Amino acid sequence: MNVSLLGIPMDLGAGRRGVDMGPSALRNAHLARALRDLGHTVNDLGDVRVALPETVDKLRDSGLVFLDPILDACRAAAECVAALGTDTFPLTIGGDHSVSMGTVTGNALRAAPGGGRLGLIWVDAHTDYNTPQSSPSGNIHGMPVAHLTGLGDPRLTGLGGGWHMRPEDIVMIGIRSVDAHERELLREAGIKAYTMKEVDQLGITRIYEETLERLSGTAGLHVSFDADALDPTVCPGVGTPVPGGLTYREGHLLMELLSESGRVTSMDIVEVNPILDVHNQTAEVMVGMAASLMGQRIL
Ligand code: B3U
Ligand code: MN
Ligand code: MN
Repeated sequence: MNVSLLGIPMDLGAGRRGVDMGPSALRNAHLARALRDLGHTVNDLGDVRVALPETVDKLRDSGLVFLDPILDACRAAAECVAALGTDTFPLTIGGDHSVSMGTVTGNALRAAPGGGRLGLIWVDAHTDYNTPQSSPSGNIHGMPVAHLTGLGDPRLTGLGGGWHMRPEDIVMIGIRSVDAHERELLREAGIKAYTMKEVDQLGITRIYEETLERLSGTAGLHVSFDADALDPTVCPGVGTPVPGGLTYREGHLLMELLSESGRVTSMDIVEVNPILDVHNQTAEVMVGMAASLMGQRIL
């Protein structure tokens, strides 16, 4: 397979600095080599240009923190991914999770003019379904899924030029931190979220089977993998660690099963924070997750 690697070195949507160095940490952990070893051709497109927080006005517009530079970066990421066509697998590396407003939009537009029907598998400790009104933090990385479904600030919901995710085409896995108003919004939208309770009760295999069944009407699947979905003992280098996360094996099993499905057409790796990490462990674990999704097997 041909893989297109694109970095979005942005921490403007996060509450803490450092995830802008995620693409560098992942490249240093030999992401491209791991995929080439599996027989893939890897084309590293470099990084999208992202404004430095020191050079922009935090609240220039509307009271939403760093809205303008986040919009610019998401637009650039979406345009770059949309232009790739369908004979390559975009692997987009952040960056805080607000980059996925751009990458998911780009992948939908890549699939079909005006936007195809993309299935979204959101692997995360958080549901990222806040709007500017519901968010307790004001951080845009807690809001990407809401905006992808058309809920929230019109400048962010407008990224797809009228295209939006259908809530029924989204499945979240690994959830264990949801804000009060965010919970109501999720319920109203009818988004399927597997919490850690369901991971414990049902196991990853059953969750995978239900997810594939649920998303069977979509043209392809995008996996958006937030490193904080995994337990902080596995991935300590994240800005908002939440105890009780996916184990190393649960993460790999999910990626291995998704790989076998043959339905995944793109992936994000986000929220890797080298400042908070231990010897680049989080980046190395996430490179392993990408390798499992791209076909690496034990035997
Ligand atoms: N729900 C909280 C916390 C959070 C969301 N995503 C991350 N943290 N990484 C918020 O700020 O919206
Ligand atoms: Mn997230
Ligand atoms: Mn998260």
